[in-house]
Amino acid sequence: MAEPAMRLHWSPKSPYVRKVMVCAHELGLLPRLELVRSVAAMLKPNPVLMADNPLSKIPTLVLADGRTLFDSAVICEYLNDTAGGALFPVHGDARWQALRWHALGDGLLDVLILWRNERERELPLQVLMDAFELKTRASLKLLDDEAKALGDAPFCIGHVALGCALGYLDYRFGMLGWRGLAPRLAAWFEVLRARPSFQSSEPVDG
Ligand SMILES: N[C@@H](CCC(=O)N[C@@H](CS)C(=O)NCC(=O)O)C(=O)O
Repeated sequence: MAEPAMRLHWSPKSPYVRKVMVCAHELGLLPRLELVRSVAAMLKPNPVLMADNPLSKIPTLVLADGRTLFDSAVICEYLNDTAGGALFPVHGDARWQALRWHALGDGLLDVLILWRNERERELPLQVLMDAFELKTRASLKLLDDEAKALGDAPFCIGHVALGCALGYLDYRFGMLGWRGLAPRLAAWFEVLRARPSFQSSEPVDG
């Protein structure tokens, strides 16, 4: 008998949703996901989405028995557990490194989303914009120094989150020219983004 489907509140633009799609692809779970196009905008809570997640955020996963899961970190770990995958190392240094990169990828995304919101306001607050740029540059510097470690480590949730954050830089922050700031990281990213899971989840407008 076929395994029951899971409904994913989804958008082709969201980098957090992309994390879930990359994990599902890597774990062979894409056929189990039923994608529901859901609009999530900070200034316009979506009542349909809120029936499954009071925070009105995507990704949100609805399991076959009606239970709901959020946010992307929880959903990715759930998928990994369901498939018996190795995206979340269980022990030792590999575990803490994976979780640390996961946290940095998510944290960088949080900064970038706030930065984009601010820059689209009629009167952006320059001191906030400067702080977002400083944190982004510092994150890229750290990751550039860790590019070899990233390349040497077995593929894990940290790679997924960082790859989605760098993909989001390409998508919304082309003007930053991040590859020039972090050339070793850029070389590592070229290898990462060639994976079918990343190729098939490139962000698109519309
Ligand atoms: N920590 C959350 C962040 C999710 C998130 O902020 N998603 C955005 C879309 S990219 C969203 O739903 N924004 C709507 C809102 O903030 O109201 C996660 O990792 O899933």
